[in-house]
Amino acid sequence: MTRRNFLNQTALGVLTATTASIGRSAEPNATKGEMPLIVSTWGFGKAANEAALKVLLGHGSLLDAVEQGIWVTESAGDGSVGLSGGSNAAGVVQLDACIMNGPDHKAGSVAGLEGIRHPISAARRVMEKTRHVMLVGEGARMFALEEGLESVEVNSRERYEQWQKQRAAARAKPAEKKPEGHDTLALLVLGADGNIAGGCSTSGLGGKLPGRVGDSPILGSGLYVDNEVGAAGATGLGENVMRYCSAFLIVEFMRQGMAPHEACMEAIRRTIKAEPKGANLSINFVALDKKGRYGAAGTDRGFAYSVTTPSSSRVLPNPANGKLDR
Ligand code: SD4
Repeated sequence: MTRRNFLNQTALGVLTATTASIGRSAEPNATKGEMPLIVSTWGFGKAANEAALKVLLGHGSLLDAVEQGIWVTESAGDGSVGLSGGSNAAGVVQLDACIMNGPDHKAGSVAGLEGIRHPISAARRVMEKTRHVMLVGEGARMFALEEGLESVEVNSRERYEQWQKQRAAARAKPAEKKPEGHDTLALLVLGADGNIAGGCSTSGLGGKLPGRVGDSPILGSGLYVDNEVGAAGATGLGENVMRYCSAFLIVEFMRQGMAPHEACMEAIRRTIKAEPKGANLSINFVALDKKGRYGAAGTDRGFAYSVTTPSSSRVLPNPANGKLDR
């Protein structure tokens, strides 16, 4: 599915026969797992996971692992996450990102950020260097520039045209070389010491209204970390995630005893129950818990997720496929 197709199907609300009858399904990863553990959205998350693992194995911090893992996807230039991603209705790429640290429950977030190569780093600096949690738009950009983060000049006509050409070339890549038509990396890390952190970065919904902010930089929606329980992240149509605080909900379900996979499924059940019958919600989640268990579930058939430990790094299919009646 191309990115455009995906967006058309979600944003224009093409209806499919999704019903509320998601069965309680077998949990793929029931036992205590290997640590460190890194779980992220989509197949393109695998390279980010592997970069994050390398940081951890080199005794880097959890936050360094999250940030440097996400850098890989943000700079891949593949027409997805980061500055090569889809532009808004005015032709401008506006990026959203957040980061959350389990041990001190701190977080940082940026939204509507223009022309900064690594929005995840801007989010981390907001967390570590300000007394705030979230900066948006021009304020976020000024802060990122003051922090010396790499910027890409897209405002001069010459640079803008050059940038557009680069982006068009990225989009013209053969389908098999492109990411799965999505634009969000949510990456969760469980360290060998049992601490948890996570980050999320996106170019957001293509064709969005200028200034539109999705779920990805909203703590509790696109990402949530609770060091006592676990973490969850989201990808898909942000409007359908934000209205249900899905990442927070998944973590709370895990607190009540659900395994990560079941918690993701339960968040989907909850949402489907409240939404018009047959709507294609495009909500997809990944989660991990303190015991080293992981899971995922999504309403998008093509959703996949990446799981990396020191002994393996894999892209796994959407476990909800076949359990969602469409
Ligand atoms: C958003 N959730 O801005 C993001 C888009 C996304 O794969 O996840 N696309 O709504």
